[in-house]
Amino acid sequence: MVFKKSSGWTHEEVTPKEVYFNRRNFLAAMGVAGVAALAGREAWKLATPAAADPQAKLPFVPGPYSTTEKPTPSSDVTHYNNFYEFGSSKSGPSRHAGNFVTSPWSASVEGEVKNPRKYSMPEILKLATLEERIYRHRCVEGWSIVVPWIGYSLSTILKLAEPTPKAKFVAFESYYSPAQMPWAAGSGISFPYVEGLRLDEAMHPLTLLSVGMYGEKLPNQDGAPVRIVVPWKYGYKSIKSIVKIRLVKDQPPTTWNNYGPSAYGFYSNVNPDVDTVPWSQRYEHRLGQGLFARPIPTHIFNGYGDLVASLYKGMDLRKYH
Ligand SMILES: Nc1nc2c(c(=O)[nH]1)N[C@H]1C(S)=C(S)[C@@H](COP(=O)(O)O)O[C@H]1N2
Ligand SMILES: [Mo]
Repeated sequence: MVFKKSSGWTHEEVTPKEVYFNRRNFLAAMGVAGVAALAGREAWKLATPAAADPQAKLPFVPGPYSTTEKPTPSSDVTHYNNFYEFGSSKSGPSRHAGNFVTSPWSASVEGEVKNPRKYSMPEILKLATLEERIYRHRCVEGWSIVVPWIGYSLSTILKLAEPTPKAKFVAFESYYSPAQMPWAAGSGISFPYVEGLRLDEAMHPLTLLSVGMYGEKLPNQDGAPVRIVVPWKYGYKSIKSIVKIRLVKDQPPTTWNNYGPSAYGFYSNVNPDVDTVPWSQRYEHRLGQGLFARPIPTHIFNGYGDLVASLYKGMDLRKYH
């Protein structure tokens, strides 16, 4: 896997191959169960001899909920993006995000919590064992991808903050710098990019705090250095390059809902039965399969209904789209 210069580093530049493969062999020999049996902190130490080295390739263990579908080639996932801070075309982010400064970085967890805190990126990387989770991810525009993300459940960091009883929603905010992101101004939406989830959606173990993909740190255009991935919702809920996680009482404003509330609801659960003007949501095109590949049917909750449908019991999914 080669991510040109976009993420600022490649594995080959920084870690001798033997070291990396030995580490993997060690994990394989130990088995996932063995790793999981260790306390979180100990597992991290064993799994990551180079944990203090910010340049190191990300270590990970296989995580839960992975699809057996074949991952989309990484070159497709990293060259067909939505990241309006770097322009509204699909090729803009990969062309423009190369110089985006993502280190040092920190993200705060604040609002209705007992323990508000600002975490540095090295701290975020050390909060839990990193897992690889192969998720389907579908954009409202009709394309979909299968990505081996690396991260851990967002609930890890939310639990550490100890939400107060008043916390009902989680509001996320992306980094924004007009100087670093001059393409944002002409893109048609307002910045900083903001998103939100109901607290139970944010606490759901499927909701991922992602720091990498395809075995490496996130490339800039995919939301470096830390983003959210919510696989049962349309792509725009999966906010990139986050700097703030705020627990709040009321449903927070979200970028695309502000832009067009009839098309973009707050919930934005993938639903083939509810069209999102101007797009039908019945079918999707998998990136990397070629323009002439047959579109594949889109499933309710993007196929994750067995895990998440209970969150919406009794709700009219057409009204709360
Ligand atoms: N900060 C920020 N996050 C964002 C966006 C954006 O423009 N800015 N676009 C969203 C949309 S519309 C989609 S489909 C996904 C795309 O993620 P990907 O480029 O990693 O596939 O990112 C989402 N997160
Ligand atoms: Mo999207």
